[in-house]
Amino acid sequence: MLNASKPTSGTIVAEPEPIKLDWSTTALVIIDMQRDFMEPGGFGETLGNDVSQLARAVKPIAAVLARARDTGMLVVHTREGHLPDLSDAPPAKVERGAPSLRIGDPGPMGRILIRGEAGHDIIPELYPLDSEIVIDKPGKGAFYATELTDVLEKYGIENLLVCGVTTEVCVNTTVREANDRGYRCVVMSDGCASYFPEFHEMGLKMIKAQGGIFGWVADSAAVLEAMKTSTT
Ligand code: C5J
Repeated sequence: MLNASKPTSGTIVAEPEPIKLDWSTTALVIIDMQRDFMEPGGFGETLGNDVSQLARAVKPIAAVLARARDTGMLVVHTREGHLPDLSDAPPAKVERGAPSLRIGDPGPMGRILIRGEAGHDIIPELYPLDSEIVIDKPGKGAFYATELTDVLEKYGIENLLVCGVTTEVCVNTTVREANDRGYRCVVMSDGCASYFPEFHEMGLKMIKAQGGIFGWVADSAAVLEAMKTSTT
């Protein structure tokens, strides 16, 4: 529930243009800030990636998460992962490429990308409160084969503040899915990261190009500023 002493709306200085949001119809959506992507020994590293590239997103997300909790905004965390019997993991995903370990193989943080394993969990710095929503998703997009649509409808959500990893994969896929469903998406530039800095830059450009074809982009400072000043 929104905190009555806090602003109920704010204008985020974003690209391609500022956007005014009502916080009661806005959710903070934090994509896949899981040990499997962020830490050595997880899914991200098995694919050959330098996981240290993602660490830069943690502090900006933590700052906005703290403000969102203070404001009473709906907070949604997502986790990519599969059932232990892999029944929700398409062979085309499991067999892809030549990773050092495949989805479901035992690794240093438990079975790779499997629900309930240590690697599947969210990093301690951004750990969900019991009151927050956690969406487990088998795919890259947070709407595919999940209850996210029902949750957002239940809370009357129209706008999404999106952050997490990785910019061009699960963040972009989720924003595109959300945009087609009619949600206004503001993507936090420094609250997203990629194993490939150039994909991060292009991923953000693709969202805000053509008048904001998929949404808006703003940094965490602009989001925090909007959340502290009321424009009602
Ligand atoms: C990937 C994700 N990169 N969360 N997942 O496979 O972006």
